[in-house]
Amino acid sequence: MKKMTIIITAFERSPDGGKGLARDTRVRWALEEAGQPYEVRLVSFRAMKEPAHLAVHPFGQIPTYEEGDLTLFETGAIVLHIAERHGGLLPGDANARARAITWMFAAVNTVEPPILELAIAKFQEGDKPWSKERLPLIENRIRDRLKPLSSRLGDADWLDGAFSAGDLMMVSVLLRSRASGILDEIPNLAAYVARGEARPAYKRAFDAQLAVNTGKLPAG
Ligand SMILES: N[C@@H](CCC(=O)N[C@@H](CS)C(=O)NCC(=O)O)C(=O)O
Repeated sequence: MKKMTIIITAFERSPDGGKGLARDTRVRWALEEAGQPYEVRLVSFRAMKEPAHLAVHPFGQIPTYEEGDLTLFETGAIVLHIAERHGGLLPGDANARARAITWMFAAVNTVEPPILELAIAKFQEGDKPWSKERLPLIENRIRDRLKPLSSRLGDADWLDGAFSAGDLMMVSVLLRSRASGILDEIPNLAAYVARGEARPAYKRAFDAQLAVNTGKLPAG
């Protein structure tokens, strides 16, 4: 069977300037862990809201994933798809696999929301009169998620045995809390994230998105 080319979308110019926080990085990382080559279609903020992109992503966002007839959006679903079809991201044992998927959902559904809320409060609502009072409340909501996560991780390297797509998603989400200083308040979580960043596959993913944002190499 002919192998389909995988095409993902990413920001033409990421607002973070290449710090790896745009969500295409987690998809690139999963593809690198799985040893799958991919191409990147860069989209501008304007193009993201136009019909051609909305046909691929109903909310007009990045990243998306195309492989032959299949089109996906939502990084949780994309990473799960990659993990289910290729080795290296999900354990073989059915129960361990279900637990790894549980951590993926925990990352996007339980840990990411307050982290995202803080970014919105700072960068989109920072000029509102109530913004200053609200920030510490959201910061505490992040701590309310990170502390139990830290307790569960303990001194283990990864959340449930070997590195999995659950860790990939969790590290990706936690990276977005580093700028607030909250991640570094919790040493075992900071070390967990650093372990993720030290993986060769993460480095390749990071470098690829950085190259796009610094204009040093062609995408893909
Ligand atoms: N829950 C979605 C979030 C996607 C998302 O927020 N993408 C951001 C980039 S990291 C985006 O496209 N923002 C531009 C916009 O929403 O207009 C996922 O995990 O894929």
